[in-house]
Amino acid sequence: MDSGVPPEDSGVPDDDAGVPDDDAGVPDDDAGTPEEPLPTGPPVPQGPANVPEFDPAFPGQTRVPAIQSRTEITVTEIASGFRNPWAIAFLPDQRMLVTEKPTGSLYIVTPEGAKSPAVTGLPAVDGRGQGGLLDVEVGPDYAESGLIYWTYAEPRTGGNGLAVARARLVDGAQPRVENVQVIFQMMPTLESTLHSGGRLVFTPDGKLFVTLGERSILAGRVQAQDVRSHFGKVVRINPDGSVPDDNPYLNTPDAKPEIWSIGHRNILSAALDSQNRLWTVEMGPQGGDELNRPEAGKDYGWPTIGYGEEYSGAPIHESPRREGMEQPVYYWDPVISPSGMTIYTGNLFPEWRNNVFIGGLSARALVRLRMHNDRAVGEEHLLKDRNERIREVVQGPDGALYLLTDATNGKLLKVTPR
Ligand SMILES: [Ca+2]
Repeated sequence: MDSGVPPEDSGVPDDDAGVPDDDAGVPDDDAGTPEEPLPTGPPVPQGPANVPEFDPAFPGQTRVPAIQSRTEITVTEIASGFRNPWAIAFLPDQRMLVTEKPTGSLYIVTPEGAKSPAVTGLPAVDGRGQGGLLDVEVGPDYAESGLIYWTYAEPRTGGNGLAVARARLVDGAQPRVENVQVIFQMMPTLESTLHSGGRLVFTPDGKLFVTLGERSILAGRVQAQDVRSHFGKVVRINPDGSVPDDNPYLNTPDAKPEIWSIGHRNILSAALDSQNRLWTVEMGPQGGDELNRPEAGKDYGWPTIGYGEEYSGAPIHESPRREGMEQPVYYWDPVISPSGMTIYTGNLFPEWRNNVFIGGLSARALVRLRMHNDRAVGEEHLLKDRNERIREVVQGPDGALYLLTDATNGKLLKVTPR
């Protein structure tokens, strides 16, 4: 039996629930104000740690000082009535693609909030639990190809598994996709409604990262550090699904060639920084959500090391550290239940440039981290007054932040300066 499933407020298990490389010579990620002193003081108000016996590996790995944005913000509700929406992607004309997790529906939404009929032609999803239709991205060559990409829990004989598909979007009063191609299937097939992973990130060199969960149940968890399985991995593919010729495990016997990094639990947050490096936030167990910067061929430790424990309170890890396994850049105990992530590069909020924004489901907040030399130095929980589960955060072409709330009547929100 799976002891790792937490109680949850929406009926669906929530997933609530190395020391960073010393990049000498890397530009300071601070918000253009290098003379500004680093924050000091108490952390964001939060409950006691679930696993207080695990000490951080370095100062600032958890509970950094609370910070407060100087910029006043306005939150505008653009649209509502989405059933547990999961992801936003912008088309070149500033309309948005929005996915609904349990229904498998994809919509096109105008900047004013007008919603198209559901796009037809998508393959069926297994919409139970944490499955369904997940991320969506507009292809880098969309202007010529019309290609969009999405992730979903694919129903299969003997279970299910995450898949990535792409197709040409045909716009119009009744939008549809045509020439659907499944370009990646997480293997092996397993029957689980949990820990699908599913974020997609294109890189400027034309590759596609896909984040994959370990399915939560023990049969999956034990494969998270096994290179013969896709479970608990970040994988890197070409947009047609083929394997890049510089992937790190190509010469490892029996390894899945798509693998980029191993030892992850369930990653629903992923984004590139201004140097085009991949960052992720993964759902930890009780205690132990982690910010990582996954590098090729490295092991991020799950389930051998981590800062959390089972939802029952039983231990998972003997120690939070082991040689040969990477330390998180930052961790949360208690957890925030991260989903969605963007690293801000816009002009609307100069104060926020290079800050990390993460949706918080159990935190019911938009989590902001100020970074300095690839470490978190300040944390803020925005939108706490709204008391909503934040599933997705994307920077729009206008520099505003666009959010989705996770609810049966989910909302599309826009954050702008007041
Ligand atoms: Ca880890």
